[in-house]
Amino acid sequence: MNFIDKVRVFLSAGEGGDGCLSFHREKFIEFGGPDGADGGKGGHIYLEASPHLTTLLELSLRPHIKGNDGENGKGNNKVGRDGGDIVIPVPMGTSVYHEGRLLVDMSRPGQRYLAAQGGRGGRGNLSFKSRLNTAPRICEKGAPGDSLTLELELKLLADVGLVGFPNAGKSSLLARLSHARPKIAEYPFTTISPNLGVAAHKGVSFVIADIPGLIEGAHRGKGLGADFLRHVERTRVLVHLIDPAGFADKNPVDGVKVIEAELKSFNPRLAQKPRILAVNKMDLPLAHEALRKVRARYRAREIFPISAATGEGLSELLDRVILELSRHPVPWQEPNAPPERFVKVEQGFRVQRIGAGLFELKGPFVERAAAMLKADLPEAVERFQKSLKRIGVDKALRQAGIGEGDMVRCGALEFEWTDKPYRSLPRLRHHRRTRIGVGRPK
Ligand SMILES: Nc1nc2c(ncn2[C@@H]2O[C@H](COP(=O)(O)OP(=O)(O)OP(=O)(O)O)[C@@H](O)[C@H]2O)c(=O)[nH]1
Ligand SMILES: [Mg+2]
Repeated sequence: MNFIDKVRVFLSAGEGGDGCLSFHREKFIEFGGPDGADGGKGGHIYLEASPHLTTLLELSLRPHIKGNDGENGKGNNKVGRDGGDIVIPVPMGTSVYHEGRLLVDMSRPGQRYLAAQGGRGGRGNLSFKSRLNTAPRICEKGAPGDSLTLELELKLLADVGLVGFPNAGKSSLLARLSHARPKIAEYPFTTISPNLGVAAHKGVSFVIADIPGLIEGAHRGKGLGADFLRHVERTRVLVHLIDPAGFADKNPVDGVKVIEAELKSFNPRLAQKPRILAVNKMDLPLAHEALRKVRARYRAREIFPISAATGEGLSELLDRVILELSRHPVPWQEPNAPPERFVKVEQGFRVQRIGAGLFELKGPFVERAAAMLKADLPEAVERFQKSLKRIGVDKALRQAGIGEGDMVRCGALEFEWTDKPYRSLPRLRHHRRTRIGVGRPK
């Protein structure tokens, strides 16, 4: 199975239900008054950090997620039901990006992030009732939900990272210390994607990551290892395994420097992490010579002789690992902002001429207002026009050089500009295309 650690998900939160236009009807009661209720809210889409997941595989198989729509409002004051929220579990350690910008790190179990907000329900005519207008013939369509693409990236949250040349015995060590069963073989580049395992020593448990072997130039993309170095970026301790046979033309002593330089080139922070040096394969005769040379070269550092095959020296190594872990606790995380986001929709907009006699009106507020417009209701059209005028759309369109008969596109709605009094104008041209003047009423 491939280790999937980056996926793109397409979210569209639920649409709000439409508001209803209705008047109370009962025998012997005339002018029963408006009783069209509001539509239900569209369901939100949340991400939730789950300790039970370790990959983004499931999401990568089903990356399109559609929220639940709210129900339409009905007559007799029956409010539409809200669309239920959807919660998508993601593994802990998932970073969430939108257009390359980091939105949130999902690091605490149960942490929730509101990724796509459902649209609000449209208002029914009951809620438009006022002293001046006791029989409003107006209602709104439900607002569309947020629709966006997110990139999710999983960095394994391991405590200990195993690094070293290919064939040094990293996977063997992981297998020895945990229940993980990575592939092990006598040739280099056996491991092609990271493996994780949970190890325990003297009552302390920790997660070990085994990544593909590093080679010289890895930080520039050579070999496989650099793709995965970011998985050890968040570990707290690195164990650098030395193969007593060296690798390629590098003897074990020079090899240490090569690996250290690769770590540093990839990210200087990696070189600041505590790094424990261990010479592996001590069950082989040639290892003793290698150990002596490494020790001679790195006098100031403690070198651990171990054998992943026989288990020799592992207890001492792990003593050191848990000591370093206790010295480098998990960094304190900023508490997360409350899950609900700021709900206000920005009123900013932009008009642009996009063709001969064709203008485009863009902006979250105007697009939402257009999507919620019931274009067949003159009162709704009038209200839409007033709100555009209030925020200065008319003025901006005039400045952009709009003239009688030009078209304005806003989301899926297209309307025709006119300076004539608007009350008499609304008339459907064809589907979702309506003639609405946004000009000043005379
Ligand atoms: N004699 C001996 N052989 C070992 C020891 N540890 C690992 N090996 C052998 O070394 C070879 C490589 O082991 P792996 O665990 O696959 O090495 P790796 O570092 O994961 O290698 P890559 O995944 O290619 O980077 C295998 O043939 C292992 O059996 C050890 O302590 N003693
Ligand atoms: Mg391996």
